[in-house]
Amino acid sequence: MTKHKKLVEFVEQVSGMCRPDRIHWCDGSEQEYQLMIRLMVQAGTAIVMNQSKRPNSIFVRSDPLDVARVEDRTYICSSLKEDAGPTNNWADPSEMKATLSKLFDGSMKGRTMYVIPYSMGPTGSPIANIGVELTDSPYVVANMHIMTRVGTQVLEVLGTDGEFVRGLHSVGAPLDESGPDAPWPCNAQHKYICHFPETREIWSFGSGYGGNALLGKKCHSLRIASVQARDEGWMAEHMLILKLINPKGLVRYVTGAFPSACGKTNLAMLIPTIPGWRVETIGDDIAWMKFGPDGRLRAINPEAGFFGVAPGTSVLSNLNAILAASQHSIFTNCAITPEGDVWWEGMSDEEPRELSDWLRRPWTPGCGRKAAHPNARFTTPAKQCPVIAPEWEDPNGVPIDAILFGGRRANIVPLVTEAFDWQHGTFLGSTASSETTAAAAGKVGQLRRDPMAMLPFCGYHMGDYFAHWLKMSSRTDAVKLPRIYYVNWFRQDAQGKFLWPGYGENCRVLKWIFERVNGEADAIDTPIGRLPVPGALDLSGLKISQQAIDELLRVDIDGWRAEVPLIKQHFEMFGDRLPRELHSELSRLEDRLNNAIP
Ligand code: GTP
Ligand code: SPV
Ligand code: MN
Repeated sequence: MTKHKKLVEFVEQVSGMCRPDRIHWCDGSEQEYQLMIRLMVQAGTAIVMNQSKRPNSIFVRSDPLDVARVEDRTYICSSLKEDAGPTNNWADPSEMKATLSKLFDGSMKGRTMYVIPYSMGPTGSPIANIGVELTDSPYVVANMHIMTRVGTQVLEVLGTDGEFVRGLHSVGAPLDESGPDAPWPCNAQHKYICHFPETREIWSFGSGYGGNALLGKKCHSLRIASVQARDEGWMAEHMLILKLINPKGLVRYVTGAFPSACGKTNLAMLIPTIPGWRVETIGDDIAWMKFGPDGRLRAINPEAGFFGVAPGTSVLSNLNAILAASQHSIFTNCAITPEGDVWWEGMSDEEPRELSDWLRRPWTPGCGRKAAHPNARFTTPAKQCPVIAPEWEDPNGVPIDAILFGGRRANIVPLVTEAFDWQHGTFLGSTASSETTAAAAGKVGQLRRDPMAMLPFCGYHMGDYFAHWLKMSSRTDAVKLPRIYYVNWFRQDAQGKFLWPGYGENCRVLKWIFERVNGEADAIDTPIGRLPVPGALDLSGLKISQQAIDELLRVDIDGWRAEVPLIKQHFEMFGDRLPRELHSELSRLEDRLNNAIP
């Protein structure tokens, strides 16, 4: 328990409204984790997996109507609509609280309310940020145990008057009259994921899945933290962090912002195919970056675990993720084998002879259905990753040499482009676009602008966010700023096949970037930025046709000319909050394209 008056008041207020049967203060212990598992097994939420195949792991299937983040039900409730900007749903804070208070009224009846004190970033470190999530879901408690640092030590750091982000979460399914509990209680008809950036509060109702419910992740570490970061002069970004080591042992750190399900986890733990090169992991989803006393931009991973996309993960595509998830993990919306092990599409070439699928139905090869949901996920402690960097919890963060932007683009966007400078790099990030994926509810494969991969995660006006990016560069000398790159692993040929092998082979692009940072690799200026000169990309040992390489590195002048009006249209949305520097970057791009010979 705690002597923190405001925390006690918060818990009393919420329990008065939600009226749970019991309150459980989480201590973060292993016994507590095991208790959550027992409760989930009793409720039919989870199955304990085969101990000899997946020690200490559980298999969970959600309600089919609760499988991903719900962007159309996500709100930024700032006092002024203008401050949420054109890319967010907005609601007036007091009106939204009135609406939600009715829904939360009695919503935890028959359930336990868990009080989860958690730290984003190593507990007690100066860069960490504390939150308290109140939830009625044991699944959320178990996941938060893995994804964040939970427990009594967090209360100690909070003391009697420390600041914390207030998180309130209910699956919205009280247990009074409606008989036995559902295996995955939720309230599919009334989902609300609401953020009150000015008072640092999160109210989430109706969903128990991923970023909707694990409030430390997207809600706190991106939507609330991005506002904090703007106010305090740092950055909260949807980025992986990796450590790249060359054969001589020289180290460079790289972050990468790709939209959801576009390759962050894979890149963060890739196994380079070029002999002598190594990658170690710092983080796979979120980076908090501040300038250090040395003038370098330093990044920390605020999370303690990975909530990774399962489908497509195999010993060939991402061995380190497979090894990390070999024990003490939670598998959600995958399929289960008769032996009690997990399976998903892309895990092995050979499909198991029979399975129970994510919808609890029998599944056999060729039945025409996917065994796992495309947004099936594993929850795994970061420390179980075989290539986790020894410094991954360093409170000083790691100095960033390069920042990547990217996304899924079937055409036009080359394999890699280097920005001319920070301002041009900010422009590249602000125009980033990608096909939508199963990580969010809605249509898959729709091309949309997703600036800095933050479209669903920026807690304020995106025009101001661009201005914040530009302003960050004035906090240090230009030579100390990370270089900025735009990458695209997803360019396709006329038959719709990926031209680039991706995964471990992405190290070839990382190597060029490493050498660019060192001043050792050559580039050619093009209208869209700098590209590798022929021969600068190390392709030794890679079986790929010259034709494919030419296409991957081709600057499609006509294609880019057609992009310009689309970027203009995208920018128009931000009105006078779009920094003039980005307008001028766009006209410079247009001029360069007009002067180019196709
Ligand atoms: P979130 O956790 O949703 O933020 O996703 P993420 O960005 O971490 O994406 P992740 O690394 O989990 O990859 C998502 C999907 O893209 C998986 O199915 C991968 O197999 C696939 N993928 C990842 N890297 C590559 C690549 O280099 N090439 C191709 N073709 N596919 C890739
Ligand atoms: C994403 O969608 O970008 C994720 C998964 O990382 S979730 O935690 O559900 O947001
Ligand atoms: Mn993500």
